[in-house]
Amino acid sequence: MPNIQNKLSLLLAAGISILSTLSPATLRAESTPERDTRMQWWREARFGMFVHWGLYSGLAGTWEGKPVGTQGGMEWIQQRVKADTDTYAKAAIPLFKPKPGFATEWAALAREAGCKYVVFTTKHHEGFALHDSKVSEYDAGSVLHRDLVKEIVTALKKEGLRVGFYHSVIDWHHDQYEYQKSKQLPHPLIGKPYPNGTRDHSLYLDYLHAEVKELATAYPVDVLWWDYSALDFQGDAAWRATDLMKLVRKARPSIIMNNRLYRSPEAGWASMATEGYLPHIDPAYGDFITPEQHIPDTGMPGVDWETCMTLNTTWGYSDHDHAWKSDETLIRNLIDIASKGGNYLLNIGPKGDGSVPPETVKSMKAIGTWMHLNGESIYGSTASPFDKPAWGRCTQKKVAGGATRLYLHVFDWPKDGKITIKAPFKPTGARLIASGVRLKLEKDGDQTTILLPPTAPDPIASVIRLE
Ligand code: FHN
Repeated sequence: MPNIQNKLSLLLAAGISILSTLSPATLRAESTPERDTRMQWWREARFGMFVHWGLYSGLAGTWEGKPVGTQGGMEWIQQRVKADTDTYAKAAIPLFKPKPGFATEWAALAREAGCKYVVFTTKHHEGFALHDSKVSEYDAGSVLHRDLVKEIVTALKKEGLRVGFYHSVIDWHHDQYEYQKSKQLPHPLIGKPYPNGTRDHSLYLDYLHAEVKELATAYPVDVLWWDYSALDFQGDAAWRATDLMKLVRKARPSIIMNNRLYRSPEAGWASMATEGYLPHIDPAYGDFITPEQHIPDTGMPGVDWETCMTLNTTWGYSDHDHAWKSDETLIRNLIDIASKGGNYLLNIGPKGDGSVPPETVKSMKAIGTWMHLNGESIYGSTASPFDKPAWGRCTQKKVAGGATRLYLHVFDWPKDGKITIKAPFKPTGARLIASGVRLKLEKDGDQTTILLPPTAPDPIASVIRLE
């Protein structure tokens, strides 16, 4: 087994052995009343829209007239072409021209798709801030004389959406960011000496904290989506994480934050690999775990988690990435995640003028059409009471009066016209929720058989409500 895999498996083993020494109470996200209150809207939301938009969006995966690639994150284009920040800014800024009203289009699309919250990049690794910052000249205020964060927040609030800020602690622009401190975090100049002589990372942290304080105090933000740490560079040593989270909570006591200021078993991470997530999180390190580009096979019982995913293979817009996921994949991912008790944060990558690619509009509207008919089976739902059935997925929901409802999402319509389950309660009725058509039940002991019409009402997922 190659050396790196040896190291990762040792790390994973070490991570899990550390976990076994910590008491479950320490490990599991404590369900304190304050925490449950803060998390309630987010747990009920189940579905959010992620937006990656910055200077990289105008470059669109092209550098010096040539495509940089057709796969992978083009928000990393500066890193992929190893451009220093001045060369990068010179090429990218002229192509970043947000059109009037772009944010209204995003908000309307999120609402139409059935999203309840939108998390957008206030600053990605490139270091360019989308608000009008007093502590940076590399920002929309100085370069475009606009506060793009304000434009976006205003549009989202008008559509009744909750607001999240994705903020990168990694910074490829700031001249005091000591990229040599980590062998695992990306930087375009990795392996090269600091171009401006010695650097003082604490000066970068003063800037990072000041800019986050601007964002947390000036805008009504509900989620702070940090990104990201490495096993060799995380927490207080890398970001003064305790103070950073404290300043945000002071400004916004009900805010929700992810776990990415840290990378440790206590924070729910066991490796740098995407599957290195653990079903544990101590709330001191964040409120939810963030599996990226994958859905945990059996969910993460006992902790709050959110899978973030792209529509193709890049977070930031690319002219060259046409690997769009099908509507079936997107809708079934949403159902699969909800059936395991998680949230789905689905990413869009607008172009340099803020416009949304037509393929993205089509996908988000297709999800919205399904959610318009079936959203009650997703919003406010919790994980299935039983393992995933062969025919699809299941969610459940407590309703007024304390009764439970089961929602059966049928992907593969049974040829014999029957679905038999062992419901955790005595069902009295079943209905196709899109049409309202009642279905007959046959009982045999604790087994309930639902008699189905010959054809599936929805080719992607037909939902039956069992009461
Ligand atoms: O490096 C980033 C990447 O560009 C993107 O923002 C994702 C989204 O979660 N986060 C980091 C990779 O884990």
